[in-house]
Amino acid sequence: MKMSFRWYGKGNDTISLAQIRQIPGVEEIVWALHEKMPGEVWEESEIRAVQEEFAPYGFGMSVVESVNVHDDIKTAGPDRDLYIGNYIQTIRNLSKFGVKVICYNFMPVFDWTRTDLFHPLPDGSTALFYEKSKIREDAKEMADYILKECKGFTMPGWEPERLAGLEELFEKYKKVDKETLWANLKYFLEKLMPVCHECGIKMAIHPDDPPWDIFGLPRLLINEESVGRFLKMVDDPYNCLTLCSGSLGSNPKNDVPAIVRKYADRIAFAHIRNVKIYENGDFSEVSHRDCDGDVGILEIIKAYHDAGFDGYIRPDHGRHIWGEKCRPGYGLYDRALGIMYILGAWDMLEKQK
Ligand code: CS2
Ligand code: MN
Repeated sequence: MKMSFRWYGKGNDTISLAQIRQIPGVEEIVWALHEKMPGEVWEESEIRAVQEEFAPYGFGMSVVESVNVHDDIKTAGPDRDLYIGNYIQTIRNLSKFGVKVICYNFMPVFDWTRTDLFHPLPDGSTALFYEKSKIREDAKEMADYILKECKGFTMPGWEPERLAGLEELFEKYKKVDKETLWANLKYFLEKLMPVCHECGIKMAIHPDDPPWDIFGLPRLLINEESVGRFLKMVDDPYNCLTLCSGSLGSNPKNDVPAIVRKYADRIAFAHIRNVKIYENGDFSEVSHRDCDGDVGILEIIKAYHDAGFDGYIRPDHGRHIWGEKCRPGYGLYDRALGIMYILGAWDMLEKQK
């Protein structure tokens, strides 16, 4: 298992590479060119600049999160082949710099959705929170809220440029039901697979968050069955998962440790996040400690260990603690604590081997 840490880049993150360097065990920075809009080619010169930035710290750049997928690909719009061509060019360019895994998602319109980005927890910290009754009927209102809270940062999946055309976007998705979305995903991946083999890059889809339909938009990767369908649909060792314990785990019916055990050989990238679920279906993100939430963090770590997992792993969102002012879910302190928890459990399992 190779430990990594997501970083949004200079000027777009409150954390520095020098700080990350002091977290024990971090080998890789999970990165992206956040200023790029979906559909644009990532140029070699831009990727090289990232490589040069990481080099003094000894960090690898094997995992990109995310190369976002243009809506024309998701909706089979008129320019889908053009954008698939651009995606392929980006894969080729990334492969020249040692990238091994591309994380992406196939969620319509929005990336992850929460109703409160800084919800107070009993311990005095704050965390991302999802309150079912607050899911604004009106997606526009939701988008305005997220944009207001995230002033000064680019929030992947919530780019102001895209959200400005929200109505049009929703219009595009009108004709896209769940089966159509599955078919569009298959079309995309089948075009990519030969290039992925050639370049040694795995495509690792991130499950939908939350794992159910919202705003009348279909969502695909929501449970064990749909994960199984996805892997079979394009049955290729380069068609992989970013297994996010917090995304799948916010539905209490999902047995995340069992999903990890079942599909371990197709997990290229592991996101470790804990979630506390309330009886009415609301959920809060919490610390990585097993007993603070409901997803079974220790069982999940054990499942990876039993499978001899040698892919990339990172703590996913953390709480905002010790007064840290940071991007929602992506502070330094709680994610660093998360890493120590994961490594603590892992090292103990290694000792007992
Ligand atoms: C991430 C996702 O912050 C998060 O919740 O896990 O936004 C993830 O980066 C994307 O869905 C992957 O494309
Ligand atoms: Mn995740």
